[in-house]
Amino acid sequence: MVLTTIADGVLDVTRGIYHTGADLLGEPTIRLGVTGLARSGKTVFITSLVANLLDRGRMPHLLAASEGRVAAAYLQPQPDDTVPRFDYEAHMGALTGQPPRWPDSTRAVSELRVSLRVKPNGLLAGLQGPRTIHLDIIDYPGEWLLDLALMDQSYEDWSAGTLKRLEKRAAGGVYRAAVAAADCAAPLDEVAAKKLAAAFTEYLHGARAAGFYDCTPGRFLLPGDLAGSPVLTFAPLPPGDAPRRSLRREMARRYEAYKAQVVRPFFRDHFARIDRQVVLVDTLGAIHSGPAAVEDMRAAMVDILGAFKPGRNAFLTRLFRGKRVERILFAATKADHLHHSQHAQLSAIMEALTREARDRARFAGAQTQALAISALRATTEETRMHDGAPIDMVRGTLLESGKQAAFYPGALPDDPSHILSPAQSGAQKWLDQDYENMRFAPAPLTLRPGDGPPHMRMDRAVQFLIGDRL
Ligand SMILES: Nc1nc2c(ncn2[C@@H]2O[C@H](COP(=O)(O)OP(=O)(O)OP(=O)(O)O)[C@@H](O)[C@H]2O)c(=O)[nH]1
Ligand SMILES: [Mg+2]
Repeated sequence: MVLTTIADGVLDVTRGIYHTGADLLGEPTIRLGVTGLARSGKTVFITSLVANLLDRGRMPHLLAASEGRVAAAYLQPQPDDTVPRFDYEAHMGALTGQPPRWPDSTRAVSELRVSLRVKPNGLLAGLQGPRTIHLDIIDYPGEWLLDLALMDQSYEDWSAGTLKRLEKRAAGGVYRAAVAAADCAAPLDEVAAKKLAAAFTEYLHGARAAGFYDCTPGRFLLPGDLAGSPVLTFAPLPPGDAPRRSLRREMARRYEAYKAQVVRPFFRDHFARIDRQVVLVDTLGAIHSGPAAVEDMRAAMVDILGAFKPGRNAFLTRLFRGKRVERILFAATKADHLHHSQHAQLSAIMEALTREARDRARFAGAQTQALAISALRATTEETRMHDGAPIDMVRGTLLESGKQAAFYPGALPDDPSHILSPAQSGAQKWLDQDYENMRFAPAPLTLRPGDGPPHMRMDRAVQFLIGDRL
């Protein structure tokens, strides 16, 4: 324990020097975290963000750009040698290919540095030349944030909580049977340990698919390069005797190893260094899946906000040492599935969910905002007459069939509580509406020089996230 604490201190010191060095050169760095659950739109968001920072023709609401103060933007080697680079060129290549396609799924942390040459405004405008500001963008799976709860929990506590939830869930049947059949006080048998871990992982996948969010440990769902390693070969067991070398004792040891070797480095090396954060949420997808999925999403936002409030967790408080994330944007992604006449409603739902989550997490600190965005616009809008009344639709190429189709997803309510209340009271389905979701293929792009890919409100998102620093 003492050793790791000292080692952390040394690391922090070296980092401090590094940062001070960059600041002495007058080159401030902003670290922007981008997170969200699987398939929420992280990769497309970062790709579009970077492309639209390099070519700023479609960024009128990014003030530094519209005031003509951004003299140049370019990609640079990232500062962290051990973190994979966000593969911007490959993702952009997919989106602009013939035919265009969505980028592949990504499963781990990655990072990219965009540097901006920005002319100062206000009083300094005439006195100083352009400064360089580095924007380090860090893409990490939202699932990993949930592991924070483990840091203050013993193996016994985590097991008890997990087994209790598992009792009530259909997906837990196989694992319950596996635990009942296991002799936890017997000497460790690696085959038995692997079987239990596999059954437990199955349960987590089942629970996640059924819309449950509290599926720790996060790496069991997204193992990255740790798949099959002993730190991922453990599972919760009921309390009882735990003689030396027993299955129970070894499971507890591996749980602690997971915390020390997987969770702690992630929070120390990535999370604790973030200045600004965007949390992407597939809100329309959740509404389409029904009230339970919306309720689950709300709970997720409470947990995520909790992670940004260091005072809650002793481990985080030590890591942050008074530093905090300054701004958090909650963005409802894929808004191009809706005609713009409904975007206000989508934003209002996101806003209400954020406010709720903020209250529940008793969160105070960072500035937060909610926004409906589309990182890459895949549809066009049209209004058609139906039974003598106009309806606002979107048109695009369907991903499955490759056919063109116009699509009306259903009317979102003006009052967000019509979505939030049924979700909270455990309704099985929406009362007065059906919402449909469709997957569109990305549209072929022909970009004018100086223009990035078409989007919705990415410029407002960037303005909120970093505009004050430019
Ligand atoms: N229409 C539309 N679809 C989008 C948009 N952004 C993302 N999508 C869809 O959402 C899918 C997931 O987007 P990604 O950016 O790969 O999501 P991710 O969070 O990086 O996903 P993982 O890497 O698997 O965790 C894409 O394949 C698209 O189908 C958007 O702006 N508009
Ligand atoms: Mg991705």
